[in-house]
Amino acid sequence: HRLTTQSEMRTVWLLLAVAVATTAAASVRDKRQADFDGDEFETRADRLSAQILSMEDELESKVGNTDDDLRRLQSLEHRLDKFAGGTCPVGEFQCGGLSIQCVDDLEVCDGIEDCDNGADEYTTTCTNPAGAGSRWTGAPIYDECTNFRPTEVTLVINSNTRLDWFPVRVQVKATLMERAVGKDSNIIVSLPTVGNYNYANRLMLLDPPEKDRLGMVVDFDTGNDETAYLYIAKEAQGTRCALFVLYRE
Ligand SMILES: [Ca+2]
Repeated sequence: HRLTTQSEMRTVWLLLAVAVATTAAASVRDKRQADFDGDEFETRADRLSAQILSMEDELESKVGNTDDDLRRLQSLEHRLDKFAGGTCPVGEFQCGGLSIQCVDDLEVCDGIEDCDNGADEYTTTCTNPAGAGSRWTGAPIYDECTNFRPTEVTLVINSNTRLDWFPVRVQVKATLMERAVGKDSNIIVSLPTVGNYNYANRLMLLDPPEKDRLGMVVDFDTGNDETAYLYIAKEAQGTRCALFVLYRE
């Protein structure tokens, strides 16, 4: 009988502990949610956004500003825009500046100014950061899906082709080299792939090079021309399941 009582007591204690832990977790979650949804956060994002916009306008009006500075500001603005939920629908390009104007992705870098400020045809917008011959190397931040689990990857851009009748995309041929450190050896695999670069969102999409149907999304909108984020994505659902931060070699 004593044993039963002890085990009953243990059950009660366990239940109590679970209840306390659940309540604590819920209150932490609620607090985080409240912090995130707060008006303060929104006001801060708005203020930041306004600051960036006026900086960009000021920079544009100054003679002798460098393309690098302008691109960094544009990228910052785009990232903040994405973070704050985006002011343009998916598939559209934000012209930037003080007036919020959106143009279709397919009008970016087609040789005709569609933004009032001409941002869709700026040299900074229409320069492909991943030129032919460029090499990008990096390590995983997380990897929940590759079979190989590489410790390092290198993306080599073999060629870029811009077709006259479809100048808004760059046709890309690339090779992904994956390295994994084994017990006694260094294993390297080399995977050729093809894809395209989109000037409007600064994303390069690469076809799955293997049977596992894992494609790649390379995000060059990092605010820094020397860095890119390589996401591995399941082709069918588009779910991103691995991230490598790449640096230009
Ligand atoms: Ca255009």
